[in-house]
Amino acid sequence: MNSWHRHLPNELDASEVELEVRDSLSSTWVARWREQPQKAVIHDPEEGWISGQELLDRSDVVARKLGHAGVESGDRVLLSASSSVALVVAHTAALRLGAVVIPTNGAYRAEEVAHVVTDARPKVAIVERPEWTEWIHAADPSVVATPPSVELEMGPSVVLDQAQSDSPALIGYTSGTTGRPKGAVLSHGNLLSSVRGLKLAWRWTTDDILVLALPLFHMHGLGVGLHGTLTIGAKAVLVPEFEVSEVLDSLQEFDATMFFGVPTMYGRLLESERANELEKLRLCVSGSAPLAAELHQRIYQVTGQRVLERYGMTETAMLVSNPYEGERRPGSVGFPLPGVDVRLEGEPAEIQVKGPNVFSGYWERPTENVDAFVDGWFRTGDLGAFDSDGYLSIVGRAKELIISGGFNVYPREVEDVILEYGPIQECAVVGVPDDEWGEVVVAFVVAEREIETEEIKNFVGERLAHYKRPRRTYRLEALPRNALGKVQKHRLTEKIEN
Ligand code: MCA
Ligand code: AMP
Repeated sequence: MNSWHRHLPNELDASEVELEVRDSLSSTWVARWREQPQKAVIHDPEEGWISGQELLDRSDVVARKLGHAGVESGDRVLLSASSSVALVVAHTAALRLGAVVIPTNGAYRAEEVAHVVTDARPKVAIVERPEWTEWIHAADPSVVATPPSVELEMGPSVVLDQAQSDSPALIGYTSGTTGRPKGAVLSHGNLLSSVRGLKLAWRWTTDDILVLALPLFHMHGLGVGLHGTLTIGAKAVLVPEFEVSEVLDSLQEFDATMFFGVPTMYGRLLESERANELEKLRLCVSGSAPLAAELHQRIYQVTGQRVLERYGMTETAMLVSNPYEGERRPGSVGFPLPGVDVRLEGEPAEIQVKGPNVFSGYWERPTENVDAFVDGWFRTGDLGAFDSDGYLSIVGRAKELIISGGFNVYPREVEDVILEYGPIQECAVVGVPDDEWGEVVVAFVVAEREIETEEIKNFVGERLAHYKRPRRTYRLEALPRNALGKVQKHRLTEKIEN
């Protein structure tokens, strides 16, 4: 069902909307900075504001350094750091050079880092955590590793801003139901078309000031928050660690107009006595995980804000959004964004999507790429339903995925690690509803002796990012299985609910 015209302002006709993307992210940003070189663009607590001219100059310097280190158009550059102006400069420099950025979660442990490095084979890794250099070199000694300030030798000038709309810009690692995480390759055009849709739908203008407390290594913070800001020529205030008081102070200090967050962030903001300070914002957006209708309602009661919930994926950037004007319906994600087509297929109905924002495939995964699409439609693995007014709701998932505080955890990855733990013979990991995190990771094990959750937590925490550690562990005599031997996970969750 194509109903994206419902996002347009009344005065704009759908036929007047130009959806085809012919340029690249970096050339669009550079054009903005040249138009208004003195305009402040990004703020971080360490450096303060950086202007368009400074972004141009500093990204040129970093691009020269990367070029001198051997990075050429199409080469991969791994980026992993907390939010800062330096990170934005490094990201921009890599894209201006035509390189493909691999944004990587700084919570990853050695094995997760090694997987990304061996799979994507970056030339340079710009990383914050000192231990990563060792981990990266253990996986591939040829990778040049450097901190976010990019301490590499300066090189001669390099050709910049040649990327085309179909040139790859990002590889976002995302897990599947089986095997290791795979890299979703997004082009400049995919990412640019997504933020152009958001610009229209959310009335995002050059006057907007976004408080950006989401990490810049996932689509929400990077592909929506940062790319949107730079493409539109607006401003963003980076909050490197989500702290309620810092977010609220930033809203006040910078006269912010927008805040984007995951539901867990909204839950924490509501706990503050100062939560009503959100009322001054023009727009609050929630995504990455379901926003409970009850939380939506409570936020309204306390702040007067009707949070606008939207739906997206790493592979597609943003897909569906509640309307800016008109009813923002709790429990629903709204209408397809400009340019996006959504259909429901099969029983139960899977959400399938098409559009200029949808990636063309996973990095070097020909077999998975065949399964990922059907007749040109991308299979999201989410189950959906349209109501009689055309609002889409996500009613479940066909894929095995746990979303905890907006971070994705794939049970299979955690199970594989737990099974390496000596006393454990069998294991099944499930997501259990939780007021604070949306879902939490819970492990069921068959083991030769009593097992404490702390034991498993420590074992998993050594090998996987902290948010993948089970919060609770239950020891069973045997896992419930069907006649084919497959573990019946719904019966495990029932055990907790009862
Ligand atoms: C922290 N912990 C978590 C999580 N985060 N546990 C489960 N799930 C999590 N997400 C653990 C810590 O290890 C710690 O464990 C305990 O919780 C308390 O940590 P705390 O310091 O309170 O947490 P925090 O550092 O404040 O983090 C909470 C957070 C963070 C700010 C909500 O999780 C976050 O930034 N989430 C956003 C993720 C995101 O950007 N997702 C977008 C993906 P212990 O006490 O045992 O040490 S992009 C996407 O999904 C698509 C495209 C889309 O639609 O947007
Ligand atoms: P990721 O792999 O991190 O891109 O996560 C994408 C997944 O997050 C989607 O396939 C959905 O399952 C989920 N998701 C994103 N936004 C929402 C939302 N507003 N409501 C429910 N689930 C969401």
